[in-house]
Amino acid sequence: MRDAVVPFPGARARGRAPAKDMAWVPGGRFLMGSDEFYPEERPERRVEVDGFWMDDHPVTVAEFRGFVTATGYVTVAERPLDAADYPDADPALLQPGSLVFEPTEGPVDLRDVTQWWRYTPGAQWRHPLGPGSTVTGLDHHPVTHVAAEDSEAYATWAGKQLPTEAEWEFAARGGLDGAMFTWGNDFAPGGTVMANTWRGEFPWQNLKTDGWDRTTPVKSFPANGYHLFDMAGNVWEWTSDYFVTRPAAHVQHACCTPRNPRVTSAEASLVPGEPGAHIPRRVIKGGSHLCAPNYCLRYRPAARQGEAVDTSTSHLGFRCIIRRLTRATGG
Ligand SMILES: [Ca+2]
Ligand SMILES: [Ca+2]
Ligand SMILES: [Cu+2]
Repeated sequence: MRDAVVPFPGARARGRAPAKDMAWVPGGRFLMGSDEFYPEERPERRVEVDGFWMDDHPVTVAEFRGFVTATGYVTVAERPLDAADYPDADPALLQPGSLVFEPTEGPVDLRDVTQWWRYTPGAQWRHPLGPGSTVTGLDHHPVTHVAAEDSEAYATWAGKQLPTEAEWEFAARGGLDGAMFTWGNDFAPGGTVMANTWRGEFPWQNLKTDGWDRTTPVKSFPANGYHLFDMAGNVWEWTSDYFVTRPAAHVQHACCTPRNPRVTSAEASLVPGEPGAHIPRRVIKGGSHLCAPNYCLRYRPAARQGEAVDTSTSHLGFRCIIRRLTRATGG
């Protein structure tokens, strides 16, 4: 019988949250991965993590604007491209920009993602659908069009870090060990919409039964057991781990339960022979508003995907954690 994770003794939060809108995620031992869905999630295995504080929502447009205003930071999507880095690219597209989702007119072959992803010059966090679009009214939506290094830069500025994949997944499970979703095993308990996912046939029929066709304001749906919002759907979220299809094979110490296992080798994430093979990939978690049962059942805590570190999109954001509070105390 699997029900709750095993928390470590003394895993309770000590003191108040170190920053606004952070929730305590107690450390513990849990079942990571799943044997029931996609191969890259296998095998289901025991993993431990220590407790940490986590942003209770993905970083919003307003929060990211605060960072940019304070620092003058320029995101990857805004920077000029070096043709040498993209030998296969159409020169006309070698302008700063980002990937924007565009629905198709009707059903399409789901193997070809270029039918709904457009590299859009001028798309960036302030112009999420490209030049002419704005973030007016989107202050409390997750920021999008952020590459891995943009997330790291924000985290460093905020005095935080990106979670590892194990930390992210432990947090997403909210204390429910081995459950399919962050809230349990029933996709819509009592008919309640629990997350912003794609309703209808992807990528053309967006029924919006959850009220929105793209991102939603953070905290629009119920929190999980650790008071974290949007751990399923809305936007994918960056982690600090590099992506390999068999992460368990990268963990040593076969003798005991791995503690916060990480994949720190960028090289391990390269796929020789594929376009962009020289660009490392990181793990992203949680799925997005574009995940649909007919295409991508990834609004589950075990789900994972590799994303090139320099890629930014209209469905990918991040949130941060604080592992421990190093505050000088008088005892
Ligand atoms: Ca939706
Ligand atoms: Ca999310
Ligand atoms: Cu998906």
